[in-house]
Amino acid sequence: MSKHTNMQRDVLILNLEEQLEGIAKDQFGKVLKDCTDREAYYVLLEMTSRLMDVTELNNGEKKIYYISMEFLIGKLLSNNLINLRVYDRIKDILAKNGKDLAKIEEYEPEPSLGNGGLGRLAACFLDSIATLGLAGEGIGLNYHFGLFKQVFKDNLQVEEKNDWIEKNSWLEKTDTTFDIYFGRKKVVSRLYNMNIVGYRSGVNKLRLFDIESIDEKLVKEGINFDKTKTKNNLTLFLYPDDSDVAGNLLRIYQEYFLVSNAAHLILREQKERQYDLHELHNHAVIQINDTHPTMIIPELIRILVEEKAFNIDEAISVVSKTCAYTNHTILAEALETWPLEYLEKVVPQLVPYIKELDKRVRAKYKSSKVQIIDKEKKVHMAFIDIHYGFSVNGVAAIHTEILKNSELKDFYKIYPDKFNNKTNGITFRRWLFSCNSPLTDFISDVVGDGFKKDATKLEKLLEYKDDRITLEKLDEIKMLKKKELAEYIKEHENIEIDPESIYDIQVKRLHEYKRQQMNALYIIHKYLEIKGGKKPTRPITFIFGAKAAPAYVIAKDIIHLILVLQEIINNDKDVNKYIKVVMAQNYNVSYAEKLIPACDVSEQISLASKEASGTGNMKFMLNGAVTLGTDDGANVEIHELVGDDNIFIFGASADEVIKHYKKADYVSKDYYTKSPVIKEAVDFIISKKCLKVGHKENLERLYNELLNKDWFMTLLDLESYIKKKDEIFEAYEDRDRWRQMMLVNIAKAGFFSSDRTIEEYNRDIWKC
Ligand code: Z57
Repeated sequence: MSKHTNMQRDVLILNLEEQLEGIAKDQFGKVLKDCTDREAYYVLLEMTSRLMDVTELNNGEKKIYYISMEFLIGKLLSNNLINLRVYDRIKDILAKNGKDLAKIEEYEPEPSLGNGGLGRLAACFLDSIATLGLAGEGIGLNYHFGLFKQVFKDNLQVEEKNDWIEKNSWLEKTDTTFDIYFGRKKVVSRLYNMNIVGYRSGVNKLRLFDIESIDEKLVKEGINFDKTKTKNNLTLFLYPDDSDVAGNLLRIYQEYFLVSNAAHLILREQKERQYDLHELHNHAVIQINDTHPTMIIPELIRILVEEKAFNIDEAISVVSKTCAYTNHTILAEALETWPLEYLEKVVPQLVPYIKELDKRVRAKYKSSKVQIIDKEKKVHMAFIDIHYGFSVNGVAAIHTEILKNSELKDFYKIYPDKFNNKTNGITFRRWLFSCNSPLTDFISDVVGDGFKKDATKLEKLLEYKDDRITLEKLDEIKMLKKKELAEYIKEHENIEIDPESIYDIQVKRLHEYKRQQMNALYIIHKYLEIKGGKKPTRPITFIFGAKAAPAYVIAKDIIHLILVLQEIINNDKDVNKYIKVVMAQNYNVSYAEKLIPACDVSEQISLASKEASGTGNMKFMLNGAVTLGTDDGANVEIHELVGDDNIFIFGASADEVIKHYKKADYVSKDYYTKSPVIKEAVDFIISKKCLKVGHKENLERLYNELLNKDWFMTLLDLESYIKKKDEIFEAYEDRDRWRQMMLVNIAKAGFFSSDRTIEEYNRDIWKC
C-alpha cells in the first residue's frame, strides 16, 4: 500500500466520529443520534465508500478475470467494515449514539445477483482474491430484479420481483459504455462498479454490466414480462434455474452480452497498459465459471482476428492459453448444449468461429463423444472449454475424480494434464466473523486471533477438547444464537420454536437430487411414531429454506408438501410439543447468516455423486453444527478431516449410485413394497390429513413421482437415513460428547477457508 493512501486512511480513521457526524449533517441535517436507523444506514454507506476510496487498488502484471453470470454477494455493510478494520469502532460509536449496527443493517437491501452455491462461491472468491492482494476482478451482469422473491400463499411458492437496487447503493455508475452487437442488432452497455475490499488488504472491482435501454415497466404481474424485447429486457432478471438450464434465447442473449462486454473491457485494459496482445496470456487469465460464459472463447478469437489482425492459429493459441474452466456439476441438464440454430439467430457473428473450432477437433479426434457440434447440431459448451482452455477443474475431490473417471473420461484421456481439483471454500469473514461474533471472540480468547489470517490455526482448539469450561462456553454461544433465531422466526414466520429443542436445518436450493423430500419423509415417519405413542427424548425443530425454479414442477410440489406438514404438525397439540416444522420464507444470504450459527444438525443428504461440492456444509461445520450426510461432494473431505466419530454418514456410495444408473436397475416401487416403514411414510403424502390442507394435484404428482420414477433414489436411502438420523438425535443427549463434536468440527474447518482455495487456484492455474 502506498504511503499516500495509507495516510489518507489514517486521517479518516482518526476522525471516524467527526466524519460520521459530518455526513449525517450533510445528508439529513441532523446529528447521528437523531438519525433513524435507515438514515444511519446511508451515513454508514457513505463513510464506508470514503474509506474504500482511500484504500489502495490491488495491482499486478497479471490480472484475474472471474467471469460469472452470478455473484451472490449478500449485504456488504458489515463485511466491508470488518475488512476495513473499523467494525468494532463503528459499533462503539453507534452504541454511544444509542444505535445498534444489527438493526441498521436490516435496512440494507440484499443484492439479488445469484441463485445458490455457484453464485455464492463467486462472491467468497472475490473476497479472498482481494484479501490475498491479488489483482483480480469479477465480471457479471447487473440484473435489476435479480432472482425472484419467494412468498408462500396457500401453501404454495409464489414468485415476485425483487426490486433491490436503490439510488444510494454500493453501485458506482461509470462512464464506460460499449456497443454490443447481436448480428446487426446493437445494444449499448453501461458499466457499474462495486468495490470489493480485502480483509486488511487492498480493493478490487466487481464489474457489473447493464443495458442503457432497460425498461423496468415491462414487468407486469409477478415475474412475467415480454421475452421478445431484448433491447429493453436483457438485464431485468437472473435466470431462476439452479443446475437445470432452460433452453431459452434470452439466456443466450444475456450470456453473449456478458462475454462481449468482458472481452471489450479486457482488451481495452491491455491497450491502456500497452501490452502486446500476443502476450495476452501473460497479463490476463480468464476463469470461466461453469459453461455460462463459454462464448468468451470464440468471442475473443473473433475480435483478435477481425479487429486486431491476428491469423486464426495465433488467435486460438493465445486465447487457449488465457482461458480456464471450472465445472460445477455432473447433472446432464446443467451442461449447456445450445442448438446451433439458436446461436445463428442470436450471435451469427460467432457461428463461423464455433464451426472452425469444431472442425479442428474433428480433424484431430475421431470419437463422436468429444465433438463440439453433435449429430443433432447441438453445441456442447463445456467441450469448447475443455478443448480450447488450458485448465479444467472440479470443485471437490470426489467430484473431480468423477469427472476424470466417468463424466469426462474421454477428455481426460486426451488432456490428462488439464484436469485438476480445487475443493471449494467459504470466506470466514462473512461465515464466522460477521455472522457469529460471539463465537469469533471466544475463539480469539482461547487460541488467539491468528486464525483470522490463517484459518488452519483453528486446529489449536483441539487442545481444549477435554476442557469443560471451553466446551460449556461453546454450548452457551450456540444457545444464544438459537434464541436469536427463535425470535427472528417468530417475527418473520410467526412460528414459535423452542431453543431447547434440537435445530435440524436443511437450507439450499430445492432440487430432487438434494433430497429435501427424504427429509420430509423422515418428518412424516416421526409424526406417525409420535401419534403411535413413541415420543422423542427431546423436542426437534426441523427447519428448511429453499427456492424452487418457477418452472420446476416437482420441486414446487416438494415445497408444498413441507408447507402442508408445517401446517398439520405445528397445529397438532399431540405432536407440536415434540416436533415443529419451519419453512423459512425467501431464504437468501441474509437469512443464512441467521440460520447457520444456530444449527445443531446440518443436513447434507444429496444422492451420492450428485452434489459437486456443496458449501453450506462448510459454513455449518465452521459454526459448530454436526453433519448428517452422504459421502458426497465436500462431505467426503469433511468426513476425512473430522473422522468417523464426529460426523454421521449414511446411504449408498457414489460408486454404487453410478452403477445403478449404468445398469438402469433402480426400481423405487420395490423399496416401497418391501418396507412397511417406507410405505407408510410415502402413503401419508396422499392421506386425508394432507389432502385437507393441501392440493390434490400437487400431492398426487409428488406421490407418483416417488413411486414410479424417483430419479434421485430417495427410497433407496430412506431406511438408512431414518436410522442415522435417530442416531444423531440420540447422540445429542450425551451433552459432553456432542460439545466435543462441535469443537472438533470448528477446529477442522480451517481447510475450507476460501483463502486456501484461492491460493491453490493461483498456485496451479492463474500464476499471478
Ligand atoms: C450451482 O449453484 C452449482 C452448480 C451448477 O452447475 C449450477 Br448451474 C449452479 C453448485 C453445485 O451444485 C454445488 O455442489 C457447488 O458447491 C456449487 O455450485 C459451487 O461449486
